[in-house]
Amino acid sequence: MMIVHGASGSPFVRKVLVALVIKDLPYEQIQQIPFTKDPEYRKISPLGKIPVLQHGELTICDSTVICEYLEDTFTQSPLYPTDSAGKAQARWYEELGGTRVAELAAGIFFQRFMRPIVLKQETDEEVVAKIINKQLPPVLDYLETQVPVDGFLFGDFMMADMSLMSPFVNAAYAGYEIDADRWPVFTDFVARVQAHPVVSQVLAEEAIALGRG
Ligand SMILES: N[C@@H](CCC(=O)N[C@@H](CS)C(=O)NCC(=O)O)C(=O)O
Repeated sequence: MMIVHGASGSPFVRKVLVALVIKDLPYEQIQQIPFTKDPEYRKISPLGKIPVLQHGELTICDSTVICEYLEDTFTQSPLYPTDSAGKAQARWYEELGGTRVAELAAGIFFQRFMRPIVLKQETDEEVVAKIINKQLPPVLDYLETQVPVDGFLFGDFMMADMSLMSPFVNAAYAGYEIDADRWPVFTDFVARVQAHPVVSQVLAEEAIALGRG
């Protein structure tokens, strides 16, 4: 059985769990926290990041690399388009979701969730306001033009949809809601991705693991 190392609640771990369920692959999840200095974990994740996938003797770091491995190895229920233009677009959306979008969502999550609840520090509302009012809007303006009014980016639900949506789950945990008047298409898209049966199942299990269920 495959093993996923990574704590529930990570936008990157969430992607991998959805990919495994879509492909109907059994797995075991180890609730590994990020930022660990544990030398044993560093042996399989030299950057200390989550997730890591173990499949037999093989160890793979990085959610995108893991999902591409799953796609190449298990061909049922595709996670990526097969034509070169679609593949390139899908990679770009996954990259954007895993970099700038994830970084901004993590900024809100860190300030409003990690600092007060875990680190017992005050939220820096100036940092939060800068993200919400200055840094996120241009990203959301772009996403509003990219996602479809109905359905998913490439027809069937795929990792690109998941990657653009996943960071907003974390922002929502920290009380952030996308302004539906300003970005109606993207707001509906996020709700549609969250309502996908596999995504909603993974989110429900995540809520239980986080004690929010
Ligand atoms: N590109 C990586 C990013 C993974 C990542 O940044 N995970 C966060 C947790 S959500 C982490 O482990 N952070 C710890 C660190 O940056 O040292 C992926 O897609 O898996």
